Amino acid sequence: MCSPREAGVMTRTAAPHVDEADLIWQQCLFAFEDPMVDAAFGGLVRTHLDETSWVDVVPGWLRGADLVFAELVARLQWEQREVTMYQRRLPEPRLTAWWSPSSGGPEPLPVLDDARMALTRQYARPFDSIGFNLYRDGRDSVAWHADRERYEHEDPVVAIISTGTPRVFHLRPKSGVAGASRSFRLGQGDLLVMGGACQHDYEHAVPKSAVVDGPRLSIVFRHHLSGGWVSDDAQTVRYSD
Ligand SMILES: O=C(O)CCC(=O)C(=O)O
Repeated sequence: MCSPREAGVMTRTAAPHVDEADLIWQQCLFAFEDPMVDAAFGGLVRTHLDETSWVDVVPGWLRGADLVFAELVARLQWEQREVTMYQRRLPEPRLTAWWSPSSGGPEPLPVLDDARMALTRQYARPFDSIGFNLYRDGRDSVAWHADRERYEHEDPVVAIISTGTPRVFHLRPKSGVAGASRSFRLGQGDLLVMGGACQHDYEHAVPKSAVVDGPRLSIVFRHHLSGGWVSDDAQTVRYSD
């Protein structure tokens, strides 16, 4: 997982529609409740990674996460991006989709607007974009990276809701930063928020897993990206596998 890394330039190509039947998803039927976020952020636990970086976790922040998962898998236009690594073009090991106010319509689900508004109030940041990542099984992953390039002049807050099969989310300090590494097992509507200097001083990853047997869909809220999104051709992502 932590092998030597090489910078890669990411490009985006059309992807086939994701057929829900392709996903091995063992739904918890009792979890098909009306989607709703907890605007009171009850149960929030803040972990200070060091004096300037922190992570908040709110277990089960999104109720009805299984329904949200199923709706998003079916409704979104999933794209298969490619990354150039070691002089080879390879499919990114996950599917992605994107929404911002300039996409020409409302969020794919009303509860995502509720989530965006609740996060904006709680963290005093104008969350104006949503990225969706579909990890089809344990072979899909995202390698160590941070979003620092787009935020040279501020400490961004990045909020991630996890739906579907729980996966481990790792955080580690960048080289030269005296901070703590942390791992969180996230799924079923859990919210994780990275703030302070986290994107400057830390990297995060969702590694491949031999024991995960179902899909996970993460919903990533960012701010100050609407209309200013850096095209994927210019996006540098570092991969460790
Ligand atoms: O899926 C996740 O939890 C992390 C996603 C992420 O870090 C990214 O897309 O930049």
